[in-house]
Amino acid sequence: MTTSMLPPLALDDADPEIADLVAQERARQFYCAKLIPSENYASQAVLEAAGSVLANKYSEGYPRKRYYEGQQLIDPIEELAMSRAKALFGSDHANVQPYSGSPANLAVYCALLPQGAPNQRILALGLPAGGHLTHGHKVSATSRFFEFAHYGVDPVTHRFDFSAIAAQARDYRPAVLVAGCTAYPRIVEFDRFAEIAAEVGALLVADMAHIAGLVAGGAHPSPVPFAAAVSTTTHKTLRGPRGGMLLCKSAYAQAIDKAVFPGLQGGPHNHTTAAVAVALKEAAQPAFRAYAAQVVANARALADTLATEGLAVVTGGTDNHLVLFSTMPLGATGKQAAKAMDLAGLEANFNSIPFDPQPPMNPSGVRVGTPSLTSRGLGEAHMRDVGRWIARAIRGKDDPAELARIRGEVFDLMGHYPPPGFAPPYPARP
Ligand code: DSN
Repeated sequence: MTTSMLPPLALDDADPEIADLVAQERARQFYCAKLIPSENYASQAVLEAAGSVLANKYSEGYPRKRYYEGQQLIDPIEELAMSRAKALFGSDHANVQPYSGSPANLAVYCALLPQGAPNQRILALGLPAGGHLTHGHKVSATSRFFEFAHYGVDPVTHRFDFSAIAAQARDYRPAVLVAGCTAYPRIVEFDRFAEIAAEVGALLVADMAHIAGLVAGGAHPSPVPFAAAVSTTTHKTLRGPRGGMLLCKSAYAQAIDKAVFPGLQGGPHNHTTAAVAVALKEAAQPAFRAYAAQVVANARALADTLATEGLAVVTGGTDNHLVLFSTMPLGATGKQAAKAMDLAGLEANFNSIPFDPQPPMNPSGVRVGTPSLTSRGLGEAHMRDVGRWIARAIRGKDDPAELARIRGEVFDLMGHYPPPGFAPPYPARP
């Protein structure tokens, strides 16, 4: 062995500091109740593919048209991912190379609104109403390159008001209408968005990042028949690795591919592509349909309990995987509530609610979701416990002993439901 060769050390021996932090995070993910709706637990198979030697390979280009040699095994991997994506979602074309959801969204806009096109206007859901930064928020690069206007939700129902959106679209005349959200607890009626887009001559883009797993599992209507292009991440309800994906109609396939590479990205992350392929295979199994249905049933049980506990649930409930609620009725801002919940082993994020009088860094609400706990096998009765724990944690935000008691109860339950991807030996309780 020459001195330049690295000895084949496991992480524990090669870098004990990082190994220790990873081990601690593994224990944290095992014992805490992960309620962030955009997170999940990927399976052992997905994690293996994501941690494989495929990470060592460069593959700029697309299958059979690469700028590097040695693609004999990478091409079939990417082709498998593409064909599984097309089959699962029923799309004409799939691009599995976006590094994640944000670059995927920028790629869609670049593809559908080429430089020099006279109309560069996009109409999307505003961030305060549950949109995403890449839907043209002023701090997002998307707003540097395109002109955005934003629709909101109805001030009373906090749901989409399609006549208001249609009126805004008639007035604004966007070239692209975006339907997609990160904090909207109801069905997104892609058919209604498509009608509005058709009426004003816009292309419909759907961002289904949050709900891709529900769509795959038949628990939410699919945007694919209605949208010119659909963007998604692969790690939320879809339960794959951290990554992104674009689906589109054949007419836009070439533009989408060019926008991703060479437009915005270099070499695809082949280890992620393989892990996406594995996740797509898993999502095509009958068990995944049951999972998607249970995610929604669990979210409904959680929403009901939170409302019973006196929290103000936005829209009064949920049709999907998430619940957005104001914590103010229990005397806490969303940030105070989320911090207290975290100390109690209940991991969520503070979030603005529609028409929030509070500032974004200390809003009125908290957003929770059920994808991760459902992946661990928890059902509706457990969600009622979780809802009660959340309310207790918020009420007890200034009582460290109460937060420690709740944490003990949460850890007890989680200890009985190992997450996917966590092979024994299980971590010791932190
Ligand atoms: N950051 C994600 C979320 O938490 O909703 C969206 O990309």
